[in-house]
Amino acid sequence: MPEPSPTAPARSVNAVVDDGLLGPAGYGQLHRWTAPATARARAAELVAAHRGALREVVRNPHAEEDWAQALVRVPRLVNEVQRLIGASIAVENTFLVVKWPGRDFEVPWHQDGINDRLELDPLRAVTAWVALTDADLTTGCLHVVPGSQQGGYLPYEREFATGAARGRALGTRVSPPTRGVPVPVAAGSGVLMDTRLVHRSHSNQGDGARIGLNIRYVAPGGIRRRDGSNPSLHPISGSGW
Ligand SMILES: O=C(O)CCC(=O)C(=O)O
Repeated sequence: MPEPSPTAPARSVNAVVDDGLLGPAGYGQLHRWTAPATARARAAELVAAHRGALREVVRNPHAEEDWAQALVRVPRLVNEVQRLIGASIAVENTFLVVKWPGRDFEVPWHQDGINDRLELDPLRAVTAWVALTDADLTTGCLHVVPGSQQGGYLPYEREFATGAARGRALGTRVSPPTRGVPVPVAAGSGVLMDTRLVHRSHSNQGDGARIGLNIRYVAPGGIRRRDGSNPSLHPISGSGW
């Protein structure tokens, strides 16, 4: 994450709202939330656990699995999130993706902060995508559309049933069409994204599994409910929950 220069002029309130918490690009690197070897060791355990069934997706592992409960509380990650959205943070959702080599697993263009149940306030919520293995052009890293958060939340459509384990994604259309910008990330590092940033990922053409965990963090008041259901929040720090 670039540090603001002490001589840089302050951004106007409008720019802060339009650009969001991560500046004009809408995303930033999360350098080394853990050591690469530690991340790869965790990935090896996940591969061993899920290789038999070739499981591709685990929903909300932070609600049940010790390793994920610990991961969403890693100090380096929590500090970065708190720097962006304040001292009180909770996890609203996690989504583990295992891309097995050579298997078709495309994630279409989408935004993380909106679905049928809720809309996240982009100034009181942030996505952290953390890599447990190296993610690059070959293995299926994220691709983002820089600045797309400035367009706000876009209409989305639930894709046709494809039988994909990840379920039917809430895809959004990118106009004009673009290939986006690849964001390669080494194991143990990650990406912080505005909840409105449009992103996707391609299938893994490499030799080993590509594993990443998407974490949505919110601050108090950061969720607008759209269907009346109560979000399930796991407080990490602070009060107001
Ligand atoms: O891990 C991936 O490749 C994509 C995950 C993602 O975009 C998400 O969970 O929102």
